[in-house]
Amino acid sequence: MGIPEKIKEIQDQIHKTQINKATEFHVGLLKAKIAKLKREQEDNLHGKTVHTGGENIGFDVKKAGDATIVFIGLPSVGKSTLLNKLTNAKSKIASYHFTTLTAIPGMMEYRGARIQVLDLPGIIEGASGGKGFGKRVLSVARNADLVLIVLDVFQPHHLDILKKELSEAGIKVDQKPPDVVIEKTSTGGVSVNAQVPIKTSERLIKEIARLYGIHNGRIIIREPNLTDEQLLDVLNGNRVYVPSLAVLNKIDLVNKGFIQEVQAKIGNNFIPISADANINVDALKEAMYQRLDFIRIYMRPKGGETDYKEPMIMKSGSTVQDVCNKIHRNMAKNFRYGLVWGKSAKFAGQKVGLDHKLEDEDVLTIVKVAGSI
Ligand SMILES: Nc1nc2c(ncn2[C@@H]2O[C@H](COP(=O)(O)OP(=O)(O)OP(=O)(O)O)[C@@H](O)[C@H]2O)c(=O)[nH]1
Ligand SMILES: [Mg+2]
Repeated sequence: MGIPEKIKEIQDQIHKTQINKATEFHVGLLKAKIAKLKREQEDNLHGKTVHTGGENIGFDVKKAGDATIVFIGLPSVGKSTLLNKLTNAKSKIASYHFTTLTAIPGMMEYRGARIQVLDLPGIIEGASGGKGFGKRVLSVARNADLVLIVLDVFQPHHLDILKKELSEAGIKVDQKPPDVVIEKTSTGGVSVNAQVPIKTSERLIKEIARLYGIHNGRIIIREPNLTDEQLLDVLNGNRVYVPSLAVLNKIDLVNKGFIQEVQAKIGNNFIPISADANINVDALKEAMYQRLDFIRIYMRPKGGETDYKEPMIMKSGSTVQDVCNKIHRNMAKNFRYGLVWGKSAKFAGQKVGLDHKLEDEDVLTIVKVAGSI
């Protein structure tokens, strides 16, 4: 029996089981088995690519600019129309499904940041399981700094479908990695050290760990209300945690009342726009910029004037090393020390090393080894 058949068989078993306190353990374990099989399926797929060198997963796009945003949406919701509005790209637009067949990059310049925007083919329900271009599209989304979920005003319920497909592909949007640490030991069996209240029974956690080949070790849980799914995410590894932003497109076709109805259905966590009629597109640009959570670093040459005009645009959490790497690939190698003024500095002009974490609007001087470029 192949992996898909095994998954199907377990799914059928779950469907047949009435979920209650008595069956919780059994069902929890079955779900873990499915997660593990899906992981194996993923591994096989990646493994194949490496060996044959052909059949690329994802599309060939090089990351560029200060951050990368990808568009995820069903076909014909207006992704390409939006890309063309936001950037100088000319992605093909048409009223039929699957107009876009590959990743189309554009560059959006906003507040001094260069933001790469990637238009992608539409995905459909079942994408993460391999339907349509699904797997390739989703594998591009793995590397994004922000996923922009594009919805059609008449199909707002697609939000749930898209989030589910992303999640199934290991892309967790708007979540933090769960605070769970697994320390493997060589003897002593598995112990669970929950430092916060948890819902899952210790027995089930231990059994799931065993399923994943952990026979000895400590599972330290500091994530409040850890769900089974989060635990499986930790055990499976290879999960990415990406922020998202949702837009509701084509609002030129409806009135205000209609949008309020949509809000009642899916909440108001989206930006209503019309890519075609250029409604709210500027507000969207600002929201994208804010959601990327950039910090600006002003560079001051040693003994010179600070450049306040063109800051380095960095991701929040960036270190001096990240700045060096962005300036020049040899910069970190020739680094002697840095001097920092601003929020991250204990005092003005603090001397720092490569691992110093910077804050928004810090001023930074990099002092290099004498004679290096
Ligand atoms: N009324 C209206 N139509 C729009 C809007 N945005 C896009 N469209 C139309 O919707 C259709 C699909 O637009 P595309 O931009 O090709 O959609 P897509 O999401 O890229 O589609 P695929 O590449 O097939 O996934 C076209 O006929 C567009 O003109 C909008 O804001 N309002
Ligand atoms: Mg398109």
